[in-house]
Amino acid sequence: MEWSILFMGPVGAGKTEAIRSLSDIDVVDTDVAATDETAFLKEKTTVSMDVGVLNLGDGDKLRLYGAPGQGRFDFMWEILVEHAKGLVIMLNHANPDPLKDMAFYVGRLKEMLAGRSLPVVVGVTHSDERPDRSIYMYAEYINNNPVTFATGKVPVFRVDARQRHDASALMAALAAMLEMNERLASVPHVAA
Ligand SMILES: Nc1nc2c(ncn2[C@@H]2O[C@H](COP(=O)(O)OP(=O)(O)O)[C@@H](O)[C@H]2O)c(=O)[nH]1
Ligand SMILES: [Mg+2]
Repeated sequence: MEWSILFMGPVGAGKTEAIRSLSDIDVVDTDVAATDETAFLKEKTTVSMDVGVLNLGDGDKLRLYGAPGQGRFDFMWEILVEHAKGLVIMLNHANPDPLKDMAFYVGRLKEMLAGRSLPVVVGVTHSDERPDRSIYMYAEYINNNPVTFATGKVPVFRVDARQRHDASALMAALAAMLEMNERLASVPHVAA
């Protein structure tokens, strides 16, 4: 089986680094040509997106995609979200207001998924830079604002994207959720 996993989150949250830590192939930093329709001059510009592959054994693999930053390239997000089987929301714990970042991505994903649901995990990076700040606030946020498009609970992990071991924990959780969904889908009385 092959599953596409999409990493989303603000610039500097560690998307590229996590994909680099995980990928069994050299991460391709693709520059996708895009025409900027919104600019006064219709200049050609490029969107930077990371692509990696994590082999799970027995031919199973995860295709890892790092979404480009927010802004004019929303159309890329829609394509990536449409093909994703699992989502990682990466958050920079040292950002001024990471809960606002979380609310932004959860909100955009909800719009883009339009009723579809899939496994979601949250990876909180840069916690070493803000040891004074608890990471419990993310779980609390989810309790107060359920992530409606997530299948099951949304686990929150403290990760350092530079550490393969940390990034692997995110993938292990997602892979388990994906496998569980597939098994349940084959049991008629549990299927949605
Ligand atoms: N101190 C610290 N740096 C991190 C952590 N995770 C990622 N980084 C670094 O943060 C920077 C931004 O990461 P990057 O992957 O480029 O972010 P992206 O914009 O989401 O792709 C890089 O220099 C990473 O090595 C972490 O947990 N702690
Ligand atoms: Mg990046």
